[in-house]
Amino acid sequence: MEFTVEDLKKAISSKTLEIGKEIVIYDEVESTNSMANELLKQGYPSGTVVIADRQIKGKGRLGRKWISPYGKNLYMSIALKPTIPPKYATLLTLTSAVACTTALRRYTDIPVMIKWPNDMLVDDKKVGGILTEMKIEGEKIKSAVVGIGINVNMTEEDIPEEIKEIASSLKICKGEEFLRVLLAAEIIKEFDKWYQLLEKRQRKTIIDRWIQLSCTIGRQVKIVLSDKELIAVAEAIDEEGRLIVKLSDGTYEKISAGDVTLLRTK
Ligand code: BT5
Repeated sequence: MEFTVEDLKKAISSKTLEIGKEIVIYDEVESTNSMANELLKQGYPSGTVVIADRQIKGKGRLGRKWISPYGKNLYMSIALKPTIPPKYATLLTLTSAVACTTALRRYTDIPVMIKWPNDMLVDDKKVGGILTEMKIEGEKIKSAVVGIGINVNMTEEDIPEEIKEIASSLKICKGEEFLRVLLAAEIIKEFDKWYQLLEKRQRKTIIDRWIQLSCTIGRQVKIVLSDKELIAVAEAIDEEGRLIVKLSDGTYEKISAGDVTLLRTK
């Protein structure tokens, strides 16, 4: 890795309340999410950040893979012990998307948008994704890991055929390289701020900001659920972070997990 924990701490510069108190950087891991879980088990504190230069088994949602070539992108996971009730689990992903998108916009000036629930898009192409994994015990979230994958300096040639149609990178969008250490520092600072708001139950502030950054609300979407597909208009987000959609017969559905494809521009 071209930067050390010390470099990253210097780039963060300000004091964070919880995120980044411990930072661990690896050259290669199977998945930073799995590693963050392992570190939590070993007693590392909530807020521990894990970064790797390469993932050999990078994970997407629902058993999908996250393509993670060496040295180009950011693969980062944040280990957490949230105190929010499990019913707000989806909100942790939305909070993370707000933090990452705000940080990306500040550092790169690229108008990154969020697609519900976990995609970061530029011109409808994916430059980043978030995978939240949780352990729930009874009425409590025992632990959570938020995994953040950002395509930073991948070129068109680096993008494998299977995702060429749907993926992009910050470098492709802007025509310049970005420093992963500075991007990671921005994300850690923003994450610290937005995560504290979630912990303080400031859900409306988070959802309002999410809506401002989203390209989902107001658009016609296709939603693929485990048992069916829906075509609908994305209308709003409820206070648990679910997507409220209006079907063609005028009825509404609340979606808490699924894949959304944007069909028509606003
Ligand atoms: C996601 O899943 O978007 C969550 C991605 C989270 C990755 C981070 S990296 C650090 C941490 N450690 C991990 O092991 N994971 C997290 P999902 O919405 O299911 O999207 C996965 C789909 O995106 C794949 O099926 C591909 O179609 C596409 N894809 C895979 N790699 C990609 C990439 N590098 N850029 C853009 N799209 C990609």
